[in-house]
Amino acid sequence: MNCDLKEICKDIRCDIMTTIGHLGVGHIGGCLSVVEVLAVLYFQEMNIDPKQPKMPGRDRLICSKGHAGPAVYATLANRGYFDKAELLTLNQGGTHLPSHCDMNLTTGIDMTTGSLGQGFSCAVGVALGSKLEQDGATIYTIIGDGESQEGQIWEAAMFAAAKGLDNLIAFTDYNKLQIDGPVAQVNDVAPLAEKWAAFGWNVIDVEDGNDVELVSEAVKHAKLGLGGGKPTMVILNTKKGCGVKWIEDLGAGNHNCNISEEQAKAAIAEIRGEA
Ligand SMILES: Cc1ncc(C[n+]2csc(CCOP(=O)(O)OP(=O)(O)O)c2C)c(N)n1
Ligand SMILES: [Mg+2]
Repeated sequence: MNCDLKEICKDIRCDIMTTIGHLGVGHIGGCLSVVEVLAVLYFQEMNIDPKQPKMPGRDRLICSKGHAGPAVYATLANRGYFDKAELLTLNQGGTHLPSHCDMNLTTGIDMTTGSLGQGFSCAVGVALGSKLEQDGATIYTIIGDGESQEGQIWEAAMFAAAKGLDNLIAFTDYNKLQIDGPVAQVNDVAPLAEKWAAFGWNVIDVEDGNDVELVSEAVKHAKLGLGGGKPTMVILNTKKGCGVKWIEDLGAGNHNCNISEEQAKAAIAEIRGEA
């Protein structure tokens, strides 16, 4: 697709703010930190067709940190999977857009996630299935750094390498924060690159995971490893709440926070560079 990824990131960020601002509360920090990787995947790299959301052999994105649902929904709406007006129904009765990703409710969502650790295992299973089917798909998945404390992540990591799942590209949203505070203080996951390498994965470390050009390069680099016998982990050093200063400044307080529609409007002006 020929598109301006920086503008798309702004559009996605603004729609996240509109959506969560309308509801009044949500996982703002962890939604804003993954915008660049979602933009690169959905607007540049993935073999998908919004008009055929169940297309056989399509690439998959499994957002294992399922609380970033609103970021994925904003991306899907911008990509044309459904009408943007639906975003305003987030987490309300009868919605197709629950706070966490649900494959049975939302067009374009390929796996139900939210119980940390499980989505990653599902991604590994889907990658294995895709290999057995030889359908040519690439499976992408995003995990959180706090999520990486789950034992299930490392069991699945070991299995993916043992089975040579070289159609699997994972991302760690290394924003250094989780619900209770800094990851380094709660239960440090560092050194992440060394851990994934020791588990038999290719590792790519991106210094700034909110620089869309660096993320784009990293995904292209990761794709060179497809078919090479190993899964790949791309570590994205990101900022939780990226794009809106007061939200960034809340630190771990931005994990699931309140926001008024006025605050959301001001945030949108800031993202657009109009503040
Ligand atoms: C198994 C499980 N335990 C606890 C939770 C509640 N929970 C939701 S998000 C979160 C913090 C996750 O931190 P991180 O992975 O760093 O996410 P991010 O910083 O990207 O928002 C927790 C504890 C959950 N969803 N699943
Ligand atoms: Mg985190």
